[in-house]
Amino acid sequence: MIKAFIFDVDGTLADTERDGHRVAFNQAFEQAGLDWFWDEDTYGELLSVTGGKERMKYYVDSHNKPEKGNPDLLEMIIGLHAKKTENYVALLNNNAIPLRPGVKRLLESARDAKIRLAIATTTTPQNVTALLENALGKESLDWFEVIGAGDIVPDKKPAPDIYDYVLKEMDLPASHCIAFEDSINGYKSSSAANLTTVITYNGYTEQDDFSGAMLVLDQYGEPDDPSVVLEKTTGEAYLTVESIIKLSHEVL
Ligand code: XBP
Ligand code: MG
Repeated sequence: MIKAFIFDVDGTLADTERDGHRVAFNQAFEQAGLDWFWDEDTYGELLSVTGGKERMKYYVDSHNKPEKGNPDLLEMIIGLHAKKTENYVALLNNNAIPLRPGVKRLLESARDAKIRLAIATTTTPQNVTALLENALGKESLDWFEVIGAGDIVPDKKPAPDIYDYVLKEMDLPASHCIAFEDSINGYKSSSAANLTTVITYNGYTEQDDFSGAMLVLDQYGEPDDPSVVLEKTTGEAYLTVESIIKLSHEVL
């Protein structure tokens, strides 16, 4: 019955937000001579808005920056975002951010089990490529049948658009797929696309309300590095393809 796994990227495959995206944004602000700076707490608050360009616009408005209402603001944000993407890719190329525990193992066993793989993310396509190439090798890009990313759909998460796009491209109904997310905006997006969802939360998202998710864990885990399960349980120390499929039969 389950034919495909669809993965979010930021926060799910790797902890990219605090030490990746946040740092790249701050570098872009400094390069542009702006006094903007996003500390870890401020960034946690700004994560309520997905998409880097949208996040910058929200920051200017909500923090009453002098650029608010400037007719050239959109153009300025587009320039800053291009620089931020360059910084982020360079950061990953110089110092790859590792995948979260169990991600590589789960992807490999899904491939062995002939489960189709895809990505549904709000992040820019170059960021996905840089993460996968550095963490898993160039060939890993071919593991994913569809990489749905960035501005390819009109509305970013929490809208269902990116998941709907991926399902359409794969020609699969939501009932044959499982989504993997880490945040409330991601969970709202996958749920709105009618997908059963496995959540691995992180420092920025552990307080989010994931009620109704099939499974909520701190990480997929490894035999020697078990998961802490918050909601529902597979009865196993670490997450496997078999346990995901077994659990999905119980809830679907
Ligand atoms: C990820 C995001 C992205 C990144 C920045 O959300 O919100 O906006 O923080 O990426 P998700 P860009 O994990 O739900 O996909 O700057 O490339 O937009
Ligand atoms: Mg995410």
